[in-house]
Amino acid sequence: MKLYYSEGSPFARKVRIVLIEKGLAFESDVANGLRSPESASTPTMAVPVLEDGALRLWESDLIVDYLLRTYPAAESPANTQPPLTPWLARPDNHWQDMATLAMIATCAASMVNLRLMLSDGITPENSDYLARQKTRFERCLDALEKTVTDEGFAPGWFSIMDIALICPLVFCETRGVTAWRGRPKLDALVDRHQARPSLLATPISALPPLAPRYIVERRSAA
Ligand SMILES: N[C@@H](CCC(=O)N[C@@H](CS)C(=O)NCC(=O)O)C(=O)O
Repeated sequence: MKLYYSEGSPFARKVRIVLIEKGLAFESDVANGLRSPESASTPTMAVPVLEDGALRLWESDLIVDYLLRTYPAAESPANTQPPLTPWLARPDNHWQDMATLAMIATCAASMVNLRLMLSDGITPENSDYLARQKTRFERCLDALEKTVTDEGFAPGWFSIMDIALICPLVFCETRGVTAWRGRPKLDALVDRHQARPSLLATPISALPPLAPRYIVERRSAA
């Protein structure tokens, strides 16, 4: 298998964590990651992209679903507890888990938009659209704080929902996008798993603060 990704991508990190948790060998192609001919050759122009033989897949949750279904017996020798969930969503809680996963994806995309548009000088302070993205991010986190338990989104498991939220929140904090802490259960979820080998193996580096190329003045409705 070959995974195209950019080092910082929280969506790619989720896939990398699942590959490592399952002990599946894969070749990394970081050089051809973000904005490369490879990633641009998908209609979404985004990473991660997984190649497994002749199959080429993109969209991180779809890739994770593929890995869990195609390699159900694969298990990491590390035997870390709690174990990685065998499903994208629990069979007895399918629609609620899928809704949670979808909300996490929307929440993560809004946060990544905040980060990417900042490099063009567009911020929640000068863009109503970005202000809405920030509010969406925060409202999703408020809703997730009500959903999550003291043992994560699926007690007894290291779930895909856990991974899908931990990756963007760590990215958000490490890259200084916006403050998100102050929700005790989400704080605990993120902190609890930081020493897990698959997370330690996929660190997100801090980057220097962005220097906006230009500043867009906020348009006043008045
Ligand atoms: N829904 C996609 C989102 C992937 C995504 O947005 N990836 C970002 C990196 S974090 C990307 O490749 N962006 C390319 C660009 O903005 O040009 C997934 O879950 O895989």
